This record gives sequence, C-alpha cells and structure tokens, in this order.
Amino acid sequence: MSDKFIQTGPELNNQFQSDLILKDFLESNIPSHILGKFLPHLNQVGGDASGKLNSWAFEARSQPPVHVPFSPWGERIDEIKTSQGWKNLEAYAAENGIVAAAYEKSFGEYSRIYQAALLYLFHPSSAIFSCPLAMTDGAARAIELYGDQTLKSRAYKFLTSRDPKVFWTSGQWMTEQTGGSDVSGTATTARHVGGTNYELTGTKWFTSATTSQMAMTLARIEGDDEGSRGLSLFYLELRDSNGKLNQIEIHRLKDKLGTCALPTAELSLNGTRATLVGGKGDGVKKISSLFNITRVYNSICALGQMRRGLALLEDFSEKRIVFGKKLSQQPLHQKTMFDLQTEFAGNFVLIFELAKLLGLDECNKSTNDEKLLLRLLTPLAKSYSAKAAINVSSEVVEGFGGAGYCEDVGIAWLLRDSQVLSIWEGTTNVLSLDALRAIEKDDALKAYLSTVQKKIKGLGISSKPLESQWQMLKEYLDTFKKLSPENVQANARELAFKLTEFFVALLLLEQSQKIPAFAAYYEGWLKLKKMDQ
Ligand code: MFK
Repeated sequence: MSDKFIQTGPELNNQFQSDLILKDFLESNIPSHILGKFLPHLNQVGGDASGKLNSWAFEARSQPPVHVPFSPWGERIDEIKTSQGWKNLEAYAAENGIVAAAYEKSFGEYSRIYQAALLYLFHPSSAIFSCPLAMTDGAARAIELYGDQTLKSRAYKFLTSRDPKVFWTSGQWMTEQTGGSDVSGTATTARHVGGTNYELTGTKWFTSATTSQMAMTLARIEGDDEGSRGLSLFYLELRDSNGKLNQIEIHRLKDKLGTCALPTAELSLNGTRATLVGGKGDGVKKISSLFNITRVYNSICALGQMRRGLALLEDFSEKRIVFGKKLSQQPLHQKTMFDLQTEFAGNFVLIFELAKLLGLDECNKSTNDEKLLLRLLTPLAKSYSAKAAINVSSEVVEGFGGAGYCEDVGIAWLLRDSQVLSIWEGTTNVLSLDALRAIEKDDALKAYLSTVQKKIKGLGISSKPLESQWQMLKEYLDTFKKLSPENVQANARELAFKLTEFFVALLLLEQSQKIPAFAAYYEGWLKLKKMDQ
C-alpha cells in the first residue's frame, strides 16, 4: 500500500501579528497614545489564540456538555456538565476583560474598538464561548439602562468583573415554542408577589449557555395586554446560594448542527422568582438594548470566523502541492483567495465602523446622525456578515478539498459554527425587516444619506464608479419609496444588501486613502459585487 499521500496540515501563528488588515487599520484609525496602551494586550491574545485557547476550544468541542437530570438517589438536580476547556475559556475571558473592557471605558470612545479587536481574536479559538459573553454584555447594557440600584450593585458588578471567581455570565431567554422571530406570542406569565418581585411560569424553547448564573427574559404580567407591547422584561437568577435551581426544570439539551460545546437547553419555569426590570410593559423595546449588543457581537464573531478560515487556508496553500506547484501559485486559487480576502476586508471596515459608532454612543459623544446610523448599521452588519461568514467558511472547507470535509482535520467546525450566525439573534429576513423598522420609524435612512454625503465630500479623490453607484442607489431608493407596503417588505433584504454594499465600498475607499493596501480591496469589492459597471 502506498504511503505517498502524506500532507502537512495548516498551522496558526500569532493571530494578531499576522493580521495585516487589523494592524494597519488600528494604526491608521486610533490615536497612537491610545493604541500604544492596548496593542501589547492584543498581541498577547493573538498569541494565545493560536496556542492555549485553541487547545481549550478543541477540548470543549470534543467533550460537549452533558445534562444530568437526576442525582444517583433520584433527586432532580438538572446539572449541566461542561469540559475543563470550556471552563478555562470562561476564566480567560473574564481575566482578559472581554466584556469588562466595554464598561471600564479605559480608552474612552475607543473602548468598543479595543473590545471588538479582543473579541475578534478570541472568538475563533473560543468554541463559541463568545455566545455567553455576548449575552452578558447585552445584559450589562440593559441593566445599565433600565436596572434599579439593587441590580446595578449586584448583577452588573458580576457581569463586568475581571475576576473569574466573581464573573457571571447571563442568558437571554426570548424564544418560546411559538418560535424565535415573533416574540409577541410569548406565553410565559408573571404573577406579582410584591414590589418588583414576580413568579414566572412557562416554557423557554431555546436557552443558550444555560450554565449562566442569571438570565434576562420576557413574560406577560397577569392581566396585561396581548401582543408584544404587553410583555415585560425580567431578571432572574438560576440557582440559589446552595446551588438549587430557582423552580426551573431543564428538559434536555438541544442536538444542534454546530456550536456543540455550547449548552443550549429547553426548560420550564415553574414559579421562578424574578425581578421586573424597567417597569411594566414594553419588554421587547427594553430587551432590544440587549439584542442590539449581541447583534454587534455576532458581526464581530462572523468576522473572526472568516479571518480564521482564511488564515488556515493561506497557510495550507503554501504547503499543498497540486498539479506540480504550490496551491498558492495556482492562478485560479490566487483569484479565489483574493475574492475571499476582499469579502473579509469589506466586512472588516463595516464592522469596525459599527464598533466605533457604538463606542461613541456609549460615551455620549455621538451626533444624532451617528446614533441613527448605529441603529441602522446594527441589523445591516449582522445580516450581511453572517452570510459572508457562511460563504467564506464554505469556500475554506472546499479549499482543503476532501480533507476539509473530514472531522479529524479540524476545519469542518468553521462551517457548522458559521451557519448559526444567520439564525440566532434574528435571521437575515428578520434583520432586513428590522433595518426597515429603523428606516420607517426612526428615519435612519436620512442619517445614512447625510453620512454618505459627508464622507464623499471628505474624500481626497473622486471615483467614477462610486459616483455612478451613488446615483444608482439614490434612484433605487426613489423607486423603493413608491412600492406598495407588501412589496416594500418583499424587497427589504435587497434594500438592506444594497445599502450595505454601497456603504462598504465607501468605507473601503475612505480607508484606502490612509492604508494603500485597501485600494486593491476597494477595486476588488466593486468587481465582486458587480458595482464596477
Ligand atoms: C457568536 C455571537 C453570539 C451572539 C449571541 C447569541 C445568543 C443566542 C440567543 C438568542 O438567539 S436569543 C433570541 C434572539 N431573538 C431575536 O433576536 C428575536 C428576533 N425577532 C426580532 O428581532 C423581531 O423583529 C422583534 C421580536 C423585535 C419583533 O417584535 P415586535 O414587538 O413585534 O416589534 P415591534 O412592535 O416593531 O417593536 C416593539 C418596539 O421595540 C418598538 O418600539 P416602540 O414601542 O417605541 O414603537 C420598536 O421600535 C422597538 N424595537 C424593535 N426592534 C428594535 C427596537 N428598538 C431598537 N432596536 C431594535 N433592534
């Protein structure tokens, strides 16, 4: 038997050091006295991402969580056992302040950019520990906005701690058996027991990271109106100080396509003690402060996912010999890689623009247009980057050929874990409709248009294709306005993608003036998105 088909697998080097796009971008967009303070940390996390974090993630994926409903003596305990790798990832995330960085605000309005870079480096080596972190950050934000003093001095302190012994994660329990997109049918009821205290009864069909210490959830206070406006926002703790569950029964863990290290459970609330947050009603609106943060996380993680796939494929392309030369020397492979890099670079500038806007907003430094643009770019970036991550991951798996399809090679998880990005936190269609909501209700399109005008004016050069795309976009928007309400909805995804692709082109051109390497991505983006005609 021949032993000739022996190949060298891909290797990862320091994921910060080797990331020219990230490094160039930060150097050109962050004042040097601030950047100098956080670069060493990014360098450290980049090194860990290719070392110990990756090993923990591998361990967490290969030892998925297990639900233990009963003790050996028949007591209902509903424990969820997770691997040591998963636990290590949690401790690392706390110590490195992946959530805390946003609340400490050590770098003022640049704190969210710093945090985005940290998360982007951490996520692909985290076995999706980024999911509990996303919900934790979102819960901290919701408590910051709506929590009373008790919640602020209790939960908030734990969610934003860097001490792994003190750090808490949070769940976000919105999904019931009626489905995830439309929460108006939420059937969980809340019975008032005094003050802001309630007891919740109902079933939550998807609860991510059910090992969290607390959760934010929606329920309808007895007697309140039907529909989504009759829902209220609640805070609950899963276990008491003895570790006993708070009248919660965990039915089973979900058997999912990906995110296998992440415990996702179905559970019932059987009189679970909970605290009303921010007063009665408007629960969806209040919890949107949480899910707008998780949507930003989703975008950053989609970007991290793309970058990891490309780093692995790039390295492999230098090793794989095919048709007499390295894969990296094959013209069609080079073109494919460039297109994938371009997709990545386009999403990169979009998502770091989003992080910039979020940081400005949270430091009360944003203009009204910047606030509205943040509102619009959040669903646009989430939906666009999730699709891009699926596409890039699929191409990366294909780039490895049959090896990419084999579990032990360790590439397939990229594709599996990308697929969820376009589902949770709102599907592509739900987010396209959310973009429409931002346009129709908050007049966010006005902010988009005036930002584009301002950016075009600020460019030192003119670009014929960009100008003609701008003209075409304005004509498209004029036609869109005249559509019937039904057709407006039917075309919401097309609108969302057109707004995103044009905005990305503009951002790439803007960056190319500071970073010469981006000029090729700008040209590449126009071609890839057929915007060069
Ligand atoms: C690796 C990264 C990890 C990421 C974390 C993953 C964790 C996974 C956990 C989950 O997946 S939890 C489930 C997540 N579920 C969703 O994201 C729900 C998706 N569905 C939607 O987003 C629907 O659009 C929505 C539930 C919001 C529809 O609800 P409604 O109540 O029918 O919508 P309506 O009536 O338009 O909005 C009610 C209010 O909320 C309005 O305000 P007003 O009362 O002032 O009019 C809206 O403007 C406001 N609102 C809705 N969406 C908003 C928002 N405000 C700001 N931002 C938004 N995005």
